[in-house]
Formats: sequence, C-alpha cells, structure tokens
Amino acid sequence: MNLIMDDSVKYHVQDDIAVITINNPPVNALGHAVRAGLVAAIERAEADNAVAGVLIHAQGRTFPAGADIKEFDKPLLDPSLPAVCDRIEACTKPVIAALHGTVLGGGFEVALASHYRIAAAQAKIGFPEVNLGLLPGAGGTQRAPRLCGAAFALGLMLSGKQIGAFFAKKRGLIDEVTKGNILDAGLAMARDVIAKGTGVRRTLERRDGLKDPIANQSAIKDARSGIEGSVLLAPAKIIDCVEASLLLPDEAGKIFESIAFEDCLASDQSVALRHVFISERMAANVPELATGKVRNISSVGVIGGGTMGAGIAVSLLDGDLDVVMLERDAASLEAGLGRVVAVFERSVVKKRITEEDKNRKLARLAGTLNMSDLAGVDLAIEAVIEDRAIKEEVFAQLDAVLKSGAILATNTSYLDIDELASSISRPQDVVGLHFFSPANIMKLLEIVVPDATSDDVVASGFALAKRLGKIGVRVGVTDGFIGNRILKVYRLAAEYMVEDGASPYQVDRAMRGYGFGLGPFQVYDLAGLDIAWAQRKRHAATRDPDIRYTEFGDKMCEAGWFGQKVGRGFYHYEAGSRQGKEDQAVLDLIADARGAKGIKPRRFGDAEIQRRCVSAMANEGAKLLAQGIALRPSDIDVVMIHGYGFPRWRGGPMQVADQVGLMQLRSDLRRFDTADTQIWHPVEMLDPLILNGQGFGALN
Ligand code: 3H9
Repeated sequence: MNLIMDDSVKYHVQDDIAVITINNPPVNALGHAVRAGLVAAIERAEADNAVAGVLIHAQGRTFPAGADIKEFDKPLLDPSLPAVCDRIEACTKPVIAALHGTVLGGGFEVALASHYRIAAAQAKIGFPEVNLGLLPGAGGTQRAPRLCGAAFALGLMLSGKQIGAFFAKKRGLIDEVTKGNILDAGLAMARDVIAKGTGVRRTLERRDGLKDPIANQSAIKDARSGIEGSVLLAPAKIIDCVEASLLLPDEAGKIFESIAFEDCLASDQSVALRHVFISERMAANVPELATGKVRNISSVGVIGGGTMGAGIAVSLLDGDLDVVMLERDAASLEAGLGRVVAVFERSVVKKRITEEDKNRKLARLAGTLNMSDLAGVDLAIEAVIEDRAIKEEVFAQLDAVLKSGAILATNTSYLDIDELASSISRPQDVVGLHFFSPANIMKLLEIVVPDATSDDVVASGFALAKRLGKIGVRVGVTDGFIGNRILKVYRLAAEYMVEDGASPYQVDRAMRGYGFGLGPFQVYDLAGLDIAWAQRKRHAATRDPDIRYTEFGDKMCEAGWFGQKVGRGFYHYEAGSRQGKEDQAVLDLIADARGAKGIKPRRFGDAEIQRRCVSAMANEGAKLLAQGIALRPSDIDVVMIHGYGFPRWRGGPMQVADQVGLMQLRSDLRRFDTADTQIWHPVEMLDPLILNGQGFGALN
C-alpha cells in the first residue's frame, strides 16, 4: 500500500511497519503542515490493523533541524509541536525514530517522544534553542533529563552545542548508532522491536536519568551559579524547567515548560535573536547572485604579511585554498609567514587542530618577493598599509601581472575603492574584501562593491565568504563602509557626552552594562588613539568649522597617550597588564578642555548614555540605507554584531530602534541636540516609515 497524505509528510506501509517520511526541504523544519501530517500519520498507523510498528525518518539532508523559526512571529496553528510529541509518545504501537543529519531542537524532541531511537554515525544532536532566546518547548526539558540526568541535559540546553551520535548513545539519549543506511537500519530496528515484543517505551515514564537525586540537584545549583549576573532570560528558564522535570509529575512539568517557553518566545531577547538568525542568512541574498556567475577561486595571492595579511592567509588556508604571500623584502616575508605558522601552532597546542591538519594547511602556503609569482592566482587581496599611493602602486603592479579574469581585492577600511578601481585597466574585476581583525577569527566580511564591478565578481566574493565560513555583507563605496561609519558616530556620541560632563569611565561602564564587551574608550585604547588622530589631522584642512569638534582626544595624543601600547590612554596600564585603571590626569585634561569651551558639566544617567549611543548608530544606519550603501537594515545589524561587539541578544541598532519605535527614535534625536547636524539630525527617511506606522523591519 502506498498512500501520500501530504507533500511534507509521506506515509506508506512496508510489511507491517508504517513508514512516515518527513519531506520539507531544506532542513525539514517542523512547520504547520509537517506537524499536522505527523499527527495524521500516527493516527492512521494506530488505526491500521496491518501495522505493528511505526518508523519516523526524514528525506534529504537531515532529520528535522527544529521548529520552523519563521512561524514564531505568527499565531501558532494547531497542532502545536508539544501536542505532536505527546501524540507520538501516546501511540499504542512502538514508534522508532531514525535520525540523520542535524537532529536539533524540536527535531530532537520528536525523537525523544518516539519510543526508540537509532542514529546515523555522522548525525549531530543538540538543543540550539538557547541561541534563539528560547528553550526546548516541546517536552525536551522534561524528557531529556529522564534519560541522561540533569547535568548532561543542562549542558546540552545551555550551550546549544551539538554532540555526535556515539556520545549521545553513551549518555542514553539514543539506543543505537549505525554506519549503514539509516532507513534500512531503522526498518531493521523496527522489525526487531516488533519481533521481541518490547512494545512501547515512553520516555516520560522512564527514570534512568533520575536515579541520583543528589547529583541532579547539585547540577541545578551549579547551573544557577554558572549564569549568575547574566541578563539572559532563556538560560534561567531552562534551569527552572529542568528542575521542574526532577520535582513535578510529567503533566505538571510539561505545563511548567510551556509557560516558560511562552515567556521566552514573547521576550524582546528572543525576538532579537531570531531576527539575527534570519538576518545572517538573508545577508547572502544580494541582487548580483541572480545574474553573476561565480568564478573559480582555488589560489589566492595575499599582498602584505602584517597582522591583517597573515590573518587573511590563515583564513584562506582554513578554507583549503592555496595561498601565496607577497612581501617587499626577505625579513618581512619571513615575519609574515612566521605569523601564519604561529597561529596554526597555537591551534595545535590548544588541540583545535592536529599536527597533521597543521602540516596539511601549511603545505598550501608559499611566500615570494616577486609580483610575477602571482601571475597564476585566481584572486589577489592586498593588505598593505592604509595609504592611497601605496595601494594604487600595488594595484598597478597586480594589473600588469595577473591573468585575465583574476579578481583584485583590497582590504582597505576607508579608501575610495571606486578611485582605486578606475586607476587600473580592469575595474570590473575589482572588489573590496574588508576583513576584520583577527581575520581568521572574525566572521564578518564586508564585500564592498564599486560602480564598475561585474556581477560575477560580487557573486564570487559571496561564494568566497561562504567557503571561509564568514558572513558576507554587501556594502556600497563610502568612507568607512557600514561598520566604520557607524563606529564613527558612536564615538562622536560618546565624546560629546564626555565633553558635556560624563566621564569616559562612566560611558564605558554604561555600554558594557548594555552588553558590549568593551566600552568605546577601552576600544580606543586597544586600537591606539593615534590612528583616529592621524585621520583627524588629514581632514583638518577641510573640516567644517561649524561642526562640533571635541579637542580632548587631540590633547591626549599630543601628550603621547596613545593607549595600551604605550601604557597610557584613557586608562593607565601597569607594565605587562591589559587591565586599565582610571586616570585622574585624563579627567583633569578633559575638565580643562571643557572649561576652555565654557561648557558647564552636567550629569548623565547610564540609560541616557546607552540611548544616545544607540540612537546615533540607528540614525547613521538610516543614512546608509537612504544613500544605498547598505541593502537592508538587517545587514547593518549583522555588521554591528559580528564586527563591533554589539550584543547579539539586542539584535543590532536597527532592531533596537524598531523595538523602541521610530517615532520615539526621531523625538529622541531631536531632543538630544537641536544644533548638531552631524549625528543628531533625524534622517528624512524616518518620516514616511513613521507615517505608515512601520519600522526599519519593513525594509528588510
Ligand atoms: C525549536 O525547535 C523550538 C522547539 O524546541 C519548541 C517549539 C514549540 N526553521 O543555516 P543554513 C533555513 S527552535 C526555519 O544556511 P546550514 C535557513 O533559514 C529551532 N528555517 O544551512 C536557510 O534558509 P534560506 C531549533 C530554517 O547547512 C536554510 O534553512 N533549531 C531552520 O549552514 C539553510 O540553513 C535551530 O535553532 C528552522 N529551524 O545549517 C536550528 N533552520 O536558504 C537552526 C534552518 O532561505 N538551524 N532554516 O536562507 C541551524 O542551526 C542550521 O540551519 C542547520 C543547517 C545546522 C540546520
């Protein structure tokens, strides 16, 4: 008998086994049709006298990777996932789940609600809900501890990490692992269960993981102390739910879990984290992909072996590409190659890679002093110092030697790539690949698209980002691209407040309190105050005298207080320490600069500091959208989260503005400073959005 019940859930009977096949590409997410199909299939199997057991498996690359994240913003339709899981568990015939791919979240909960579980050896299992500000809400917090105990269940749910099938079996979460075909192995297991007559085995009735109440209670205590001070909601709720699984009867535990899940789902944190999940994937959706043909990139020339060049080389080697590093003299080349080797050696020591991995990667690395050795590369990335004349010279040399069709990329952070492109004979092959330091770690890659660049080159840039495990974000040409332009207004907002009366230490504390790892003045100290100073001096001649300018940064640089590298910046650093101490001399210098302008200091609360900084960012983000530099607001959020430490759980400045409301944003901007035109003047594009009752989200 072969019955198709629904496109996304198929049903057929093989011998005496009802085979339920989930088919909802790409990741078999448990959307409404799948949920309804699963319940209908279980009921059909139960009612069919010819069926003795049920097998649930999935077609394509994976068993369900979770609930359908895109449905969370809409009213949830019945049957809910918890109800589906309960229906599976209540089935009067044994249900076997055959797992492969990434068995995550709700997918794993479907498996836990089944009576027996077999997994392919390569399968990965986990509860990633916490990364979305959620908890396993379809019985996962109640069923998992009953199998593996509270400590292991909490480890999975709080970390969101995936574990392998063999490990999951060892901890009692699955029964068998197969190296063979998963469907065949699942059918064999079903036949075996039917033949042995072991019947249904409900997880909620099991006690394997509850045998040691003292260990379980201490796991709860440890988990609570592990999240002390955290502002995140989901981890605390996960611990509460797992505790409930130890203390409450199963029905009460499930109700407890469902209330906790609803609280998480409705929280701003989860809304923001879901927004980021979707935004990260949306960033790769750029118009050029429709028309551009990806060029083959297997070998890359990296020009410059400094920190940035070496980091880029490591990232490329991690992506299994051949790399030729070019430097201008033997000593610099040796140092550059040495930096690359040192990164891999550290990874071996930290057991992130094996000695063989290191050797395999380094076998792909070569160094040269001759530009002509780059003739055969598919892509050249220049990472030389930020000096226009030098970069133009490098580009001219590349233009002379590279093969036709090779891509020329610049890692500039600020320079006009349109000008750079037009200085050579093949502007269509030029693109900006703005890596962030350390380039082998940071996931963000701004892909800067000059006017003349061909769609093929843009598409190739995005393919490269994917290969390197990075999130590529499309950016138009502007001074500072998306990230550094927003950083600039963030710093201005912070500096204005300091000039008006806040201390840099208070601003840093407030922004750390907001969720940034470091405050803006700590970042200044880390990066070096001299970099921005040099830039200010370059622009001094053309600066509009009517625009507000804070002098204290210049005065600090004149005193040689360049930051951590000299032991003194906004903070004072004892020899060998990166932990800065507050410095009265800095406060005195600021007070003098304030006094010279006749500014009477006023107080700022932390909330106002945070509001001003984030409003300035969102307003600048709106400018980037209006100018067509950023494609969509969500791209701006992705850049700020992955490149600048914006707290992920807040969703990025554009998402925060939407949560606050654009009307509020506009009135805040007007209120902050009526005279300033640099950062506080509300962008006009806010008006139509406000008029239509929309947020930035409408532009995504
Ligand atoms: C949950 O389960 C709650 C329950 O406990 C309780 C409920 C009551 N839904 O990442 P990729 C899309 S919460 C909808 O590029 P990869 C994704 O948007 C959920 N769509 O591939 C993309 O679409 P597009 C818990 C989803 O190979 C496409 O699939 N589960 C979902 O690099 C490919 O994704 C999770 O948090 C989803 N759940 O990685 C797992 N997942 O092509 C989240 C993916 O249009 N997912 N899509 O851009 C992942 O971690 C990765 O996607 C995965 C594949 C590892 C599965």
